[in-house]
Amino acid sequence: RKPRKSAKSAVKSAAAKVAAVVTPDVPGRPGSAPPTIDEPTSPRDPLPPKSEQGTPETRTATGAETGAASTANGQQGAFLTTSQGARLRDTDHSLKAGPRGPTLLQDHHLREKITHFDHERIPERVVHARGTGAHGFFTGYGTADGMTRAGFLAKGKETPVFVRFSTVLGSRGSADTVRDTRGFATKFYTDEGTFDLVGNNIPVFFIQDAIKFPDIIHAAKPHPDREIPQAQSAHDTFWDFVSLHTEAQHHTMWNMSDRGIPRSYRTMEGFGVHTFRLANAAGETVLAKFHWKPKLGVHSLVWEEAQLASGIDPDFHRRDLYDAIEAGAFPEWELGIQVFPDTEEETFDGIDLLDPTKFVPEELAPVQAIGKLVLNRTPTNFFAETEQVAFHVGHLPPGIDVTNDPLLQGRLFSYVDTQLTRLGGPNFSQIPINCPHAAVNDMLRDGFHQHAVHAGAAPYRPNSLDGGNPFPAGDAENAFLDVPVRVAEAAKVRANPASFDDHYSQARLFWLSMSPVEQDHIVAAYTFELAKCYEQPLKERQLRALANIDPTLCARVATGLGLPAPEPTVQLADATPSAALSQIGQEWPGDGRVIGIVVGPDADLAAVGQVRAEVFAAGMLPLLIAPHGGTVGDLAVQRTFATARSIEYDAILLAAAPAPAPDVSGADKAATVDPRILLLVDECWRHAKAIGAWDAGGSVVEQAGVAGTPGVTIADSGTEAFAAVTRLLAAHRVWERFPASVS
Ligand code: HDD
Repeated sequence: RKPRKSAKSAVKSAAAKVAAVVTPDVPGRPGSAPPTIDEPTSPRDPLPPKSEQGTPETRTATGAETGAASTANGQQGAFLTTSQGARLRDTDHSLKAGPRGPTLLQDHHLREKITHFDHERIPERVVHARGTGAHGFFTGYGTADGMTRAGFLAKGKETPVFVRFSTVLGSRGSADTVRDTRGFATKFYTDEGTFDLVGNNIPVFFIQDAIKFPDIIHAAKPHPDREIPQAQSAHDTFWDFVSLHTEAQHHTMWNMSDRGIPRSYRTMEGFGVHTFRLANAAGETVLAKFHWKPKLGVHSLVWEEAQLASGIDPDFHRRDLYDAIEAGAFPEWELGIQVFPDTEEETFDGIDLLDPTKFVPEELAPVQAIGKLVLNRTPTNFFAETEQVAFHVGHLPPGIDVTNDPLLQGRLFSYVDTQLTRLGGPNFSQIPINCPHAAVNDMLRDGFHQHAVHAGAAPYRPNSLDGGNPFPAGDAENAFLDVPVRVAEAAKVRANPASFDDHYSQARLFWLSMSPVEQDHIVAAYTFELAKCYEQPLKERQLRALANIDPTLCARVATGLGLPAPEPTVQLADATPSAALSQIGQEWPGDGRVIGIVVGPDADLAAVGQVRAEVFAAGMLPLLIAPHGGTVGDLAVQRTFATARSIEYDAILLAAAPAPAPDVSGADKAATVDPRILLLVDECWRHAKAIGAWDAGGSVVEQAGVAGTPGVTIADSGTEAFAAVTRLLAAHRVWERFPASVS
């Protein structure tokens, strides 16, 4: 991997700054003066538009030239204009009757500027309001060819994609690291029409029927009277709902596990959740569930980190994704499918494939890799791309079809409907980020924000006026096929199949599949969340649900709440644990991991420089932490003692024992180590992160009282300390630091 070398804005991400420091041929070398950002006095030539700023040729039925390219490239041109293109002389002073007089109504520029500003905000998404996105590409492996005719899965076929990750509950400005489900929505701009895989990082959902979606969201969002808490499930209405609608218990168990607080969007699995129907060229079908498998493994924060990050860096996941991509550590996932025979029962090994609160353990149906996703480009404009992107579960290419899952069926309605309000009308597919890359030739006309200038007199068919166009396509022209699935003869009912009544067996399976540390985290999460509730009866009701999942889990949570543990009211399921569900026990690459290097003026800076280069060469991001900003010797500083906290680093290296800063209030002046660094070491230790030290760094570890404990290495050199930390990072955390489970 290589960091980007283009002359980007002087205000760069920390990671990109690091790249500049350790890569010899990048401007901004160590020791050189930082670039100045003086106010330019003369216009420069317009910059060429980036690819997503152009307007795809296929965006209208007619291919009409709309002139969008010139306005989309706004602010790159030399001279300021009105929205109508008239050049302006002044944008800082309103037109007044004399310098001290009243402002004149005739000032069109003033009114245009303020009116546009007044309407800059659009409604945030009713769910998944907080998110971040990135561009990339998908490459098919060809392994799904026999199962689906979807062309983007063919071997070696490359398809551009845009992915938006999100939390579910919080508002647009809420913190990233709250305990919540994460959205993982992918737009594949395939040659055969856009495919949106609108999934989550949890393979099951709260509810079984879309008709309950407004109810679960009303319960989970802030209370309607005080509008608190923000972006949290730790409140009464949420637990009221999930304890009454016990179908939600399985999804809630995943939320209370470490999956509810991912380390990074780069270390999350993704799931299409529903079962889809794949059809090959011969019309043969199979049922399938989609999975995204991250190359870096599935990793999470610990709860204290997540809470601290909400205050210290509420944009933690957004920044992480952006920095990784800008530094060239492109995140990757493999797309996989679990495949099931398309039988009339639509079950597999007794699991109802239409029930979105159930998943199929990988041990029963292995995930077969069918392609690879790489995210390699950050958006040019957040609003235009990440905010305006509109996904829809009904955007399917030929070869992928829906099933009768009642949750999916309701979603098919909701995703266009919501855009009518959010994006202001039915023409949102003409917004550049939503434009299909396949040729569009529809008969949809007019409406708010129509950008196409459609030619022709006959947007209907058949017609004799426009030469008969457009004609329906058939198999030979790769038309979308609604698979003619037989619908069993049945009465119209408002009811679920009987198999949907099992609400506990898979929650139990998940619990039993966890390692002791992961079980401890689950117990702590339930205890924390329920302790935040005010109403005793709903805590008791939730404990009754937990008893039906696992009596030990229930007893441990009950102890934490100071309540008696109830007896189960159902026969406990006979569950076989699934090893694939645990996040612990494997080794993963360290790409893009963040290593903090603590350094003081007394450190051997040549050795520090070498370690930093080694960290970067290993594909990780070194961030130098020093008593002050600027430089230490020749080395650029990325974090100071005032800004460094454990949450940002996957591991730390200590190269020196910096003395306390004179202005640290309350500091023990007799101490030889700055108390903020002792706090950093203490937090890293509590968060089970690898710690490496050499030279005077060893005395920091000693003073912090963690020398000789698991995952703390005092080495003879920086190289050795980094090697030890790298070995430990492969397992993500030093798991043995967590106190032994009491269960
Ligand atoms: Fe949904 C957004 C995922 C059930 C209604 N949903 C939305 C997003 C994701 C999901 C990732 C954000 C897309 C983006 O980044 O723009 N939703 C899911 C999953 C579900 C699910 C995995 C169950 C398996 N959703 C679901 C139901 C309904 C909705 C049952 C309604 C009946 N979802 C919406 C919505 C949103 C949305 C209101 C809000 C903004 C948007 O669509 O564009 O239509």
